[in-house]
Order: sequence, then C-alpha cells, then structure tokens
Amino acid sequence: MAELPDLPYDYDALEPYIDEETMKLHHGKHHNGYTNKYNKAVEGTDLEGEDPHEVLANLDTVPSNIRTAVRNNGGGYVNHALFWTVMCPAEESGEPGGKLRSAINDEFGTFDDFKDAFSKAAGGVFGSGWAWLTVDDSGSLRIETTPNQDTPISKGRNPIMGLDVWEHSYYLLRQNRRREYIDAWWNVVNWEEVERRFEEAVN
Ligand code: MN3
Repeated sequence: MAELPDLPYDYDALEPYIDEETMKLHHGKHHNGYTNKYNKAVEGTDLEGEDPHEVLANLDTVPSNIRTAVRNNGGGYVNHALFWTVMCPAEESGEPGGKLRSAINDEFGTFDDFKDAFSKAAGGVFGSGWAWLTVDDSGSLRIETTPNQDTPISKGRNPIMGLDVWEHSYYLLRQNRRREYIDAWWNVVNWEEVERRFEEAVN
C-alpha cells in the first residue's frame, strides 16, 4: 500500500518560484489521486503489502491485468514522493557540494553545464513527463527523461533528483511557459537531499 506523505515544508514555502495554490493542488489532488488509485489497483493482491518502490522496480512481474494501473499510478506515487523531498525553500537551496559536485563535474564539465543539459532535457520532454538525475549500475550519473508517470526505478536506475514537467506543475502560475518554470525551479532544489541520495546510491 502507498501512503500520501506530508510535504516536508508548508505549501507556500517555495514561493515565489512555485506558488502555494499549485502546491496544494499538486500534492492534495494529483499525488493523492495517484496514491488512492494505486492502492485500489493492488488491493486484495499479493502486492498489497509490498513497498511500492519494490513493486515498480519489478514491474515486469506485476500481473498483466493491473500492470498499467500500477505503472501509471504507482509511478505517479513514487515520483511525487521523491519530488517533494528534492525541493526546499530557496534560502536553504544553494549548490551541490562534496562527492556529488565532483561527480557532476566529472560527468558534465561544470555545474552550469550540468544545469544547461538538465534544463534542455526537461524542456524537451514531449507532452507530460519527467526529467531525472539518476545513478546507474556502475555508479555513474545520467540525465534521463521518462514519459507520463514512468519511473527510472523500473529501468533499474536510482533516481536522486527529479523534475515534474507535467503542465499541472506550472500552468496556474506560468501557463504554457515551461522553460520559465524550469529556470525558477533551480532556486528551490534541495541539494542536501540530492547529495544524501547520491551518497546512498554509490555506497
Ligand atoms: Mn505531478
């Protein structure tokens, strides 16, 4: 079963970059909806007692009659659960440090080069989906995108940062200006949490 997590900050904590009204709808309606629909899909099956992350990591073994519902709603559940934790109020954001900073420089050149590449990937998602910073089997960083609510977990990746580029993430405040939302989002990335996830992934 999945349980809707509380936000680790107030709904207005990401203002002015992400507005309170969007956060209320995104968490209380969208994430809550994925959570409830996922639970309904797995109710009464062997998957009911499993951690949704484990279920999504083994999507191929999910019974075919509920696989699409698990993929879409379970993906929506785990993706948003990560998304809230990799954001924080702008005054706590800053820049990545430590091993993550070194890994970013090794893989992408500079922090600015990395931001450009990630923003470009996020801006290029056709329709609804996500951009991710993931760690692969060999411990290397990758920028990836997924359509809809597909999660990199189902591809054997370990997502350490994700950006939701569904229109529901930004339309109220910014209408169709996705790039403006992406540029604003960098101000509220919780680098401490992304670093923590990175170190957990490579250890
Ligand atoms: Mn969303």
